[in-house]
Amino acid sequence: MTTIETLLGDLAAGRIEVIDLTAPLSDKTTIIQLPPPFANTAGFQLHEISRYDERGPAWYWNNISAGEHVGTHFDAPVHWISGKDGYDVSQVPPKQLVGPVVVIDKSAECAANPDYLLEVADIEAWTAANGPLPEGGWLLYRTGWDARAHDQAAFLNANETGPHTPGMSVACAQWLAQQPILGVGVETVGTDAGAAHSFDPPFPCHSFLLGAGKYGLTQLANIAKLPTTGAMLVAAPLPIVGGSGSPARILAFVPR
Ligand code: 23J
Ligand code: MN
Repeated sequence: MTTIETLLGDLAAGRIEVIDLTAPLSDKTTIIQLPPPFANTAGFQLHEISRYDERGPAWYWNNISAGEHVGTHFDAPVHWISGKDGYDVSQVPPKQLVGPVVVIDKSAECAANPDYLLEVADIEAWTAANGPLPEGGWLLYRTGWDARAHDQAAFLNANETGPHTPGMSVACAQWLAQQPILGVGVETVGTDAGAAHSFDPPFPCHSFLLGAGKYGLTQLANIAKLPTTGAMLVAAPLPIVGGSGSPARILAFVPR
């Protein structure tokens, strides 16, 4: 048996389950809202070309329009000024689109404090219990925020002082950028905290991780269905030439 035959047998027999970490993509999909004076992204839209009618009697198809950073999506290094000489989304090596994945769960902390920031000490406590972060793999940050994804107001959780959603501290972003991981994935609308526009530097996860050639995954669903360690992740962004990111289908392979 080849390893592929073994894998396919395990998939067919349910010994490996495929979990979809992707949120549905529609005109209802929540998009990030940056404060003035910054420009904002467009949401996702379908534009019907024909639907079994005079415009095309036997076929249905649409044009689509969307920002690169809409819904469940991949952040490439060139998204940030610190990574401007790094890969665009079409240049990410295919081998890096498949890798190990681990989960750090701070959903209880984030339920108590929507501005919760992941700290280096949290990750050191995690590695003491679970072993090292996966080389060439993803660290997914569970916050419980996916439960709010259907409700734009709850998901963005903004008031007069701006959005209040969990993220990571400046020190944690700087530290993670030096680890041998591929990148970080989150359940929130961006990899940075809602309040991260006011941090020094602003948006430290974007700044340090993309600056170090690492990647981001945003608006993930179903992280709660993954084990802490031992799963595999497939991240499939579109190869938009020159693109800073792309909506992506994100799948996890989980042993059962
Ligand atoms: C642009 C500016 C700030 C942020 C973002 C985009 C994202 O979160 C994103 O989708 O990359 S925080
Ligand atoms: Mn993004």
